[in-house]
Amino acid sequence: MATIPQVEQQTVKDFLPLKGTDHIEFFVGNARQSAYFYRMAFGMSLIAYAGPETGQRDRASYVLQQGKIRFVLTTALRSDSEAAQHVHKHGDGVRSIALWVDDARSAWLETTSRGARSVQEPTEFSDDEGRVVTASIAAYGDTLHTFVERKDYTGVFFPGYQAVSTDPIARPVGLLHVDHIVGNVGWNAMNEWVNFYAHVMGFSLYQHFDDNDISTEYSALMSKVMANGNGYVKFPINEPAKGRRKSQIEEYLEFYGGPGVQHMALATKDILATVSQMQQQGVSFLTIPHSYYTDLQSRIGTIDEPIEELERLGILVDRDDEGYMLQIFTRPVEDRPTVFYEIIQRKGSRSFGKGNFKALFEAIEREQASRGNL
Ligand code: TYF
Ligand code: FE
Repeated sequence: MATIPQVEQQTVKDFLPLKGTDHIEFFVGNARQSAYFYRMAFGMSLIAYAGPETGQRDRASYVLQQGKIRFVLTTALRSDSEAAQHVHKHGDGVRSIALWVDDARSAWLETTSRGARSVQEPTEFSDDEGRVVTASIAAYGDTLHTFVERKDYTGVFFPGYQAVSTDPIARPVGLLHVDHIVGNVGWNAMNEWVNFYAHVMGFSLYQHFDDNDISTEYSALMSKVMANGNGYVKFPINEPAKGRRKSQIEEYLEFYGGPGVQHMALATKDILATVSQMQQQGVSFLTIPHSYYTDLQSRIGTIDEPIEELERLGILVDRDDEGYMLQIFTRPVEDRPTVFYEIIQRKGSRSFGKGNFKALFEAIEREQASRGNL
């Protein structure tokens, strides 16, 4: 029997090893009030604070946590600051998707040497609980990626922040971790950003949706999902496409004033419980027509959750060869039709809900029409 030559398995070293999403920093108009919303409605707990009382003169930041999800809400205290300008242009939105690394200097060197624009060189911050190193590079629009190295730090969040021990306002809903964070980029810019994530960050193409998956009668968009080496970090990138009416991505770009984060998908182990509690706490979700649920059983087969419950809450279901997943989308969480959230529960499936695109995009388009933007 002839020997079959062994194909050399080349294991290319991951030049940007990521341990996950460290936090998401938002620039907002009023961080104290936004924090109240995320604590009360999303059930996040206030764990740390920095502001004038802690020696930070120009801004105030509230650190909120639920499971491994960490949001930092930052507001400017004066009009001539970076945060104020960001809010002036974009409204409340994501400034930085911070990525957890073991070596922030190396992450910065590896990415800037491959063409990333540096926004902040590696910088060390320390207090009596140790040391954190951060560095930032530019991503789409005014969005950054900040590399956070905290292996020599034992504090709650970051040097200079005051820990908050208990939060009497937070009403946790079972949110566990960030599943994916979606960016909307400009016309024909999807592949440019796909290349950025591939060449500069070492990500690879995870999933790809074409016109047939996506188009409804009217709206149009293209989307590719990029993932890092270990799959902990997944970034779908959307671009608008010409449809019969204004694409939802175009509406976002118009109101956000350019590219930026469109939605963050937060994972739960019990979507029925999480979503009913969020609804009780005032979070508003997109509504799905009854017809979606009459077809559901034949489309996805048997599932653990009662279909009447899914319908009552407006939860969508999709299946692939590995299992199924459940997802639901909030309405935009602010007055500008920009940032929204997805709540997701995966039961084996790696899908992003391709089978739901039509129902979902039609629901988004009804909202767009109600705002006069379709
Ligand atoms: O992240 C995703 O790909 C899914 C589907 O504007 C999706 O959540 C794609 C585009 C969009 C809204 C949801
Ligand atoms: Fe999503």
